[in-house]
Amino acid sequence: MRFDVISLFPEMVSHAASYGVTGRAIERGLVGLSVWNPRDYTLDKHRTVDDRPYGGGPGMVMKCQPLLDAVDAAKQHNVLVNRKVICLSPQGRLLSQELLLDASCYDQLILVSGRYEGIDERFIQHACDEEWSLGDYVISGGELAALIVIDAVTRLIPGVLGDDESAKQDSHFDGLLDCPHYTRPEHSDIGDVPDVLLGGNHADIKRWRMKQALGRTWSRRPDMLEKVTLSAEQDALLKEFRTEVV
Ligand code: 4HQ
Repeated sequence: MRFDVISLFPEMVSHAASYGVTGRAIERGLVGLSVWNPRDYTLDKHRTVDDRPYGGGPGMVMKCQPLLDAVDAAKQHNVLVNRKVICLSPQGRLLSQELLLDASCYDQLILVSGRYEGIDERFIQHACDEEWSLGDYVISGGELAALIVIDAVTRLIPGVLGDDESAKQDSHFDGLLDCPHYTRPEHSDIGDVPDVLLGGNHADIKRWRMKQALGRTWSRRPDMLEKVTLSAEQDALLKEFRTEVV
């Protein structure tokens, strides 16, 4: 997988991506990352990337030409055909694990991170295949959104995560929230580890974890529960949880 990010703050993206799982995946050559600064593709002596909005109003709008040339540079640098150009904006499709799983099948994702009030709509219509949104809130620039896409997609690439980490990821794929986790010490002034986890009965532990996952999804994210069909055992475990909690 190749990521090419179009950004006025290239170091923000390359630096943040150099940590942890993404940093290791880049070092190991499992993913490639380049950042293209539209300012390097300006043609005037002031290197202008933005201009005042037609129709008036506050803020500035990113100009088409530097962005178009930056995207072209990213395309020419790599002649991968199986690619998508994605603009990050609140007007886009809501990001989900499913959307990111689809995205992980491409050879190249070109992620356009805007700043200021936004980007000239003609660039979005002409050069972008899709618009994606983190959610219904406003951030100051698309870089953090692009980094989230890079992080979440990188985790889905075979060989990036170890077996332990990959297995853990399954918990989001069954459409439920995760169960609680505990580590040493067994007892402390802020609470004790649930007995079942200390007992070593693996069937009991598995049932307890499923019950917690179901219960937490039911109380915190009922919208997620509506999208899954529970097995008879899961149904029984959730009923148990609900009778214990009330
Ligand atoms: N942006 N999900 C970039 C966002 C956003 C979001 C606001 C994108 C500012 C210039 N991006 N513009 N939500 O709030 O992706």
